[in-house]
Amino acid sequence: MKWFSRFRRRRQEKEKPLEPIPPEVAEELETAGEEGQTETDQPSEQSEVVDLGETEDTVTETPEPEKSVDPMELEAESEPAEPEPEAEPEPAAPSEPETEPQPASEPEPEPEAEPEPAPKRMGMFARLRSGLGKTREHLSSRVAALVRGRKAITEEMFEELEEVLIQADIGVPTTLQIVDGVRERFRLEKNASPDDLPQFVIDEMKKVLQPASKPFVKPGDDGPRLYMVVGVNGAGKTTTIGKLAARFTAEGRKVLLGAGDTFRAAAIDQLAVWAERAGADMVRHQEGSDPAAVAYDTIQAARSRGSDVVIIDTAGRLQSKVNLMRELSKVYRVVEREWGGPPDELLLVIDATTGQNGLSQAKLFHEAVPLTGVVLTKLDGTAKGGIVLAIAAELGLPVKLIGIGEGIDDLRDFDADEFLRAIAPS
Ligand SMILES: Nc1nc2c(ncn2[C@@H]2O[C@H](COP(=O)(O)OP(=O)(O)OP(=O)(O)O)[C@@H](O)[C@H]2O)c(=O)[nH]1
Ligand SMILES: [Mg+2]
Repeated sequence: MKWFSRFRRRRQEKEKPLEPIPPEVAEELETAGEEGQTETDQPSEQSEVVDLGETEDTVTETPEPEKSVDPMELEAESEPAEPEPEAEPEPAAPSEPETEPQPASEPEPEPEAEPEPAPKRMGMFARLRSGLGKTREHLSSRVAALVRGRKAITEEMFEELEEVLIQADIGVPTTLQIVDGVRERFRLEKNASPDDLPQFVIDEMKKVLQPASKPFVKPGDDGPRLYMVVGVNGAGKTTTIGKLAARFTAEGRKVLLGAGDTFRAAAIDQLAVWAERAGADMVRHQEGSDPAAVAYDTIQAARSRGSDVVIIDTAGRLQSKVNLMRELSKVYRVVEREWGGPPDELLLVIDATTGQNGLSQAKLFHEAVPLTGVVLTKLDGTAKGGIVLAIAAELGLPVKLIGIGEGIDDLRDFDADEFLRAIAPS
């Protein structure tokens, strides 16, 4: 990482103010996202590095009134960009880095659900099993049920199995792959009985998941990490970032969040609530500003503050909106250049309840930016956890993290064996 040695040195020093954006970067920020985009570039002097202690004027924007119109749609329809009003220049950088965190000022967005106290007592695996209860009930229990009382292996059994797997959102190609594998096992193991079916299914699922298994890159002591989070509206990006931030600060890491969803003031505030809850810092610009400029300033602030972990939020966007995907590519390019390499993780957040549409999301996002993996959220709310297998088999993209609830602890590293044990019938 080209700035890493500088970063180390600066870590010893006291806080330094943000450097102004160099002219060549400013030029890129202005030009990279051409073609009808409506960004209002935000010079870095207007950025605010929120230390959760100096935020009197940081969360004071009035949250946008609830609109039924998708702000992304509006952007795509390309209203001419409104030039930023002659903004009173605000201080570019914090002066006191080590101030006590204070609650973000009014008005607060609707906070996320409080972490549930019960799961902690329940134990990690039991909580995972409970979170995946619906998938277990509809997938594994039905596989077990279809062999109950069955004396012989029949074609009808395989057809029923296909139906169960497809209904669990495993997708047709992956279902056929699994059922073919199971058929082959019965062909090779002459003494096998219908009772062996559930185990054979699990074995085949393992074969699907294992090639796509790649662990989440965790923060380490060999340098700072940068994570960038993308996805469609409402997938769970900001919540996932909040959960990650909480995990990392609990490990003693210095975490800086970049509020790159500038479409709605409420989105910025939502991240601020998570930052506060996690004890992380946050860089934010005003609503409507250029997300690439936010990313730029976040990385600058991480350098000057010696952050261990940087996590950049982005606005939800439909994968089919070309301008918005182009904007995302632009944010990515700025991140890659300023960070001195690609993000350690570029995560696509997919809502598991959206089913097979998640696959087309992944394909188009992957064309826009080089994803490193998927975060599959809301697995607690669906019987269709089989989407994990479809993503692994059809996209070859590793599932890195799974969300099993709205609480701060409800984000897990994905482990194929653990996942399969958790959905196995009791
Ligand atoms: N049950 C459950 N709910 C979740 C999970 N992850 C996120 N959510 C909920 O999903 C909703 C949307 O989450 P956000 O984090 O705001 O989603 P987002 O992708 O940032 O949305 P936009 O910024 O609007 O694009 C919130 O109500 C979250 O609490 C999960 O794993 N399980
Ligand atoms: Mg969000």
